[in-house]
Amino acid sequence: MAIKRNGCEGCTDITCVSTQQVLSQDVAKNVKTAYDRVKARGMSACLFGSSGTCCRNCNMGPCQIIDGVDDMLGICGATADTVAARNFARTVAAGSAAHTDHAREMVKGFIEAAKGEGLHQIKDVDKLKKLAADFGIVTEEREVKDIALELGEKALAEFGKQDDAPLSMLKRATPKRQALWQKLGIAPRGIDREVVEMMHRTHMGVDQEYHNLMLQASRTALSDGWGASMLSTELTDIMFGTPVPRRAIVDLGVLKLDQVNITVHGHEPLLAEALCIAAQDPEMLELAKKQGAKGINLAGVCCTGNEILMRRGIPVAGGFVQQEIVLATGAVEAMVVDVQCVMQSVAEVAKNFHTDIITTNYRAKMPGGIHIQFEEHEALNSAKQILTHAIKNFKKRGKCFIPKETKMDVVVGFSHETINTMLGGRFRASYRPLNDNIINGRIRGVAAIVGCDNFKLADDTHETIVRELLKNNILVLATGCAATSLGKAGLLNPEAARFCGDSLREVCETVGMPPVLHMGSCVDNSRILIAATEMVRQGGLGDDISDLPAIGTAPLWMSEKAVAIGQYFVASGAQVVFQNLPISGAKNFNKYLTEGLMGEVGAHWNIASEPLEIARIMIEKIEAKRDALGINK
Ligand code: CUV
Ligand code: SF4
Repeated sequence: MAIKRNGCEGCTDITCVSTQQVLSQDVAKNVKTAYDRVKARGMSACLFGSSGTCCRNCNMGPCQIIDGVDDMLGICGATADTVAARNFARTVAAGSAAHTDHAREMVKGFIEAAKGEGLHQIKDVDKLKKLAADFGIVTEEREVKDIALELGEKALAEFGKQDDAPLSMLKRATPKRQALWQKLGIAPRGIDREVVEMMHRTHMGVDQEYHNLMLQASRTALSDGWGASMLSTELTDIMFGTPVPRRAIVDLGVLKLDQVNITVHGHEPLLAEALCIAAQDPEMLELAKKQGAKGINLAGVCCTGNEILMRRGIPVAGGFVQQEIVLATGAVEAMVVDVQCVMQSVAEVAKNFHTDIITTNYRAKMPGGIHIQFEEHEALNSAKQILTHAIKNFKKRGKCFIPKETKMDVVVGFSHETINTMLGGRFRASYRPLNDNIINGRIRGVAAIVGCDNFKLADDTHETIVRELLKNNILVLATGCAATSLGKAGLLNPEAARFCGDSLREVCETVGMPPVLHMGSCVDNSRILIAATEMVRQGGLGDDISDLPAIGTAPLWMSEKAVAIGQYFVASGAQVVFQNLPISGAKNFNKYLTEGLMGEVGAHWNIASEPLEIARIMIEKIEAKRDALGINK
């Protein structure tokens, strides 16, 4: 049920119980949040911007284009289709760039670990060897650290590669998909290069043909999915351990009254891992005691939260839309942030309390924030410095409110390796049992629900969609803030099997797994690519991802990264359903994205705004694939 918050007549309806509770307390009465700003805006969004036909790519403009009206072309003659395609492509480039820069940091951290410098080690040697093999590295009779060092250097070289050979990890795709990418000329070559070429081709007066622009948009997105993101996930697993199922808790109730609460918000797990290690340091615990706290309570926000949740079982306090609410409790000593999805308003919210916003990455500073640079080569020291600062704030904590009842048990940690062994057993690890259950119809298909949350639609949108999918016996994979919100809704634990249709419930109960599998952060969507490819390889479900009864959605997408992810799913053959893409003002381009791409890559974008409509499309598409496979009896 939606409520209005205290003293704020016009606020957006909020359905999230913990958010409601915090915002209706006295402690939060002066806090302004995005919910307030959405309401206060008072004007609707610019029509040209929303429909994709505003161009600012040169100083003859800005030009606002109206499709089909001769006098409303760009000054340069650019049509609505060209402008919308360029804008869309730039969104993909920006999203890919974010994952790429994140991945680069992980590779550099990995190289330090390989050299035995810094805080981290090589934890998953099996996985190291598998990845090394993809890079053509000899692994027999070699020291782990030599393999790791060579892998790290070769991985780093993928970013700046200038020859035209495809990225090393594309080999992991099905043979059919690799051949298709070659035929279309969209197999990515260098990770950085694809973003640069995309920016070049969308510069004024370069590529003015939307099909051709989209080829490069696909190549850019693929360099993210099968390049940057996959590298990041794999190397992070090798360093910090491949996730295995574990119990944890999510939601604002994970904050603790008698401990120093430090929230970690952002994306790169190097920082978060270092903080986790430093928070166990006796020196830090001693300092916390001296300040009168019983301990140090780390909690995650957004994707960094998902990273440490998956690998360490550290609780997650909230997703993207709750970042301000976490602070509005007044119970947080510091919010430590690095890059991506950090709203500038957190510094303003923090001003109401003793809370400090600590920025840690030179790329991302904020007025009102305190900057303590996190140095990977002295990670422990940096982490301790950050913690010390936070701990010293504990004494300054004033009135606060932690909604006690709102925390939810979850089971997380479903890497694609875990799914393998969970279904096939440790000695017969395989996706075959999953395929068999799909073929016999007990599981109708697989849906990935990924990406952000957003103030535009109700914050129970993910839940509404997923409940509908489960009722229809569709297994759900989740990442990112979508996964967090499903966790809060109680759908990430095995008991949630009761919400499934009979046959899916039976499968979940037999295996003891939740019907929604938390696969990690946004970069971990690359795990879904691998899992889908593995399903194809096991046989019985066609010979490419585009044959699988599988579909993805990012219903509450907010970040440009989500569009990059959507595009690499589509270019890999998986359909996606998004809510309101900014392409409606360009007729042909719109039709191409939502229909035409099918003829080229075997998948296309779908757009729907209502949660149940999104679910309906997903179910229909899955059933259509089953029909095509001839497994619908
Ligand atoms: Ni990277 S991109 S709001 S944290 S999922 Fe969350 Fe995920 Fe979107 Fe950001
Ligand atoms: Fe206008 Fe063309 Fe310049 Fe864009 S590139 S702002 S459409 S003149």
